[in-house]
Amino acid sequence: ILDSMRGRMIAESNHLMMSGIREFENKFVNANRIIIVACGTSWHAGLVAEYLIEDLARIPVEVEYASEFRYRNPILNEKDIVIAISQSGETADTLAAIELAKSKGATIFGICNVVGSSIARATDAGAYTHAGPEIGVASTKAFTAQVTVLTLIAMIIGSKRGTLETTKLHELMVELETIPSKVEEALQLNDQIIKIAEQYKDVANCIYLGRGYNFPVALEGALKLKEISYIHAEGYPAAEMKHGPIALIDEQMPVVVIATKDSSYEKVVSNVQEVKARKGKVIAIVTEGDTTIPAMADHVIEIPETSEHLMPLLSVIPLQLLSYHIAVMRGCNVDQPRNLAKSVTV
Ligand code: F1P
Repeated sequence: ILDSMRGRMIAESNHLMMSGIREFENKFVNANRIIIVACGTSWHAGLVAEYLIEDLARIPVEVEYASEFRYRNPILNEKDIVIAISQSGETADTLAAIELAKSKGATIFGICNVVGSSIARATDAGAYTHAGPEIGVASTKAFTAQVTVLTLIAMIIGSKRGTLETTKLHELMVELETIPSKVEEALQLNDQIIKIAEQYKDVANCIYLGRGYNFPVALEGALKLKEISYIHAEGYPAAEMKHGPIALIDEQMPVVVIATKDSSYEKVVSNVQEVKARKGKVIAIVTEGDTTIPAMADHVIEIPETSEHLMPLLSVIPLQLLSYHIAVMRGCNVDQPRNLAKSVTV
């Protein structure tokens, strides 16, 4: 997994991805609504896209589990675009969701990693992520590659629709170019994360919290821990904690909080205080140089600063590493977790 994570080549495939998006540009610009269908990690990438597309391109977005959407009777028409996201391109639920959406007249744009896969062939247009093969069953670099394509879509459409100012577009493009080196920096956290993993490898449960762009990352962090270490983990929007999950917090409960400096930072500070008041153990992912949350947290993992729009590309990495090391320490097979298939084709 570590080798494949180091192999992320976000910038490398930009050119190919852009050509797929460009061909489909007018459809996106004139879309009434975008519906994203996917499963698992790909669904989490879709949730990040909901924030990106609504923020930058001002098109309403719905993100649906393909496994549920395929059995509904959804209301769709020709002005809707369905984005289907799949690492393998073979997930049966996503394929069935595409067929359903097509039958209702929607146009389908695919984001797949595997060239020539069934989903890629079933779509009207699309972009390959070219992230290279996922060595393990659990998606890791596929997530960052999918989010990168979705970021480009949101930027291109936003700029065409006039909802994203040229200066902001330029700023984001410049920042996007810095992401591969910041990913490398985040991977240097490995040794520090091993030490944290040693302390938490035997826990029974774990909670992940995040707000805004980091909320889907909290879900993804929890999924990675479940998938490869078999520890029960749940991700929540941090503000949702007070509506129920807070009852779970005591001195036994590790709470991973993604608390990077962004527009919801002050509110996340309050959430960390709420967890500490109940003696929960806080593992905080913070922006380099932050001092407020480190003063409250039990463990601090600093990641490089970036725009909040791009933060999921960095904030997910320590969570992937944490799951990986916990799983290895528990003797789990991280490449082939029990009960999981690389492509869920039934
Ligand atoms: C979806 C998915 C993965 C997960 C596991 C099972 O696959 O849920 O996210 O890690 O491999 O399948 P895909 O449609 O993105 O290939």
